Amino acid sequence: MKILITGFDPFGGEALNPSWEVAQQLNGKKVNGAQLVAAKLPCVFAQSLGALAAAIQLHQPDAVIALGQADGRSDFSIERVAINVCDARIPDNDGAQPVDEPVIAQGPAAFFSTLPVKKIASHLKAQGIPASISQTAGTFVCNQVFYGLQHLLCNTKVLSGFVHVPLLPSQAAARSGASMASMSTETLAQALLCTVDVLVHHLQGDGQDIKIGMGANH
Ligand code: PCA
Repeated sequence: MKILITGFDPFGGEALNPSWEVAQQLNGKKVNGAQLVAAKLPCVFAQSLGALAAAIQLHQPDAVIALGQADGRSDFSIERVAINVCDARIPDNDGAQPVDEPVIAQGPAAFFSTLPVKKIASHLKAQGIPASISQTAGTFVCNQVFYGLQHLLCNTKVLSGFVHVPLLPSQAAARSGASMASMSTETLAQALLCTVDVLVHHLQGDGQDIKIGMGANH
């Protein structure tokens, strides 16, 4: 079994991106019989989906976990849904700032994650790692990659989804107030390994997610 983990280049003036810091740390590791491979995606609307498709083509994974940085989020934030819109709050790393453009012309409004999001969140919480289900991946490059990923794999057996991770402590130290939320690379790596563990069991089991309430007001 092979699991592809993607992370992003730094963006928005940051020197690093926690999503890639943790993805590259796990590259090449074997967990419970699952081979982990990592790929870095550019934070560029015009390039991210091509790089994602190339990594999937190269590695032929059984599951894909795409990661991205989310300023101000305080936990391992498992995304439920990707929407077919790009509405960039800031320019991407190439200076592009699309407004109200579809990710895929004529595509459906949204795709759900095919990862067992509730199993993952509850397992992480049971391990003492802050985690939750998020109802929005935003409208920047992360949502674009999430939507493109689900669109690419929607008629396959490959499971896929997206997780937003907090800033690293070194990044958060430069912020103030609620946007100082952070998670260490050690905890991020532990969270990802737990996620892989859940996925391995899920792929070997009945493939059903659990039904427990984890709804939110936003
Ligand atoms: N986070 C951005 C794009 C790249 C990343 O790591 C986002 O949330 O869209």
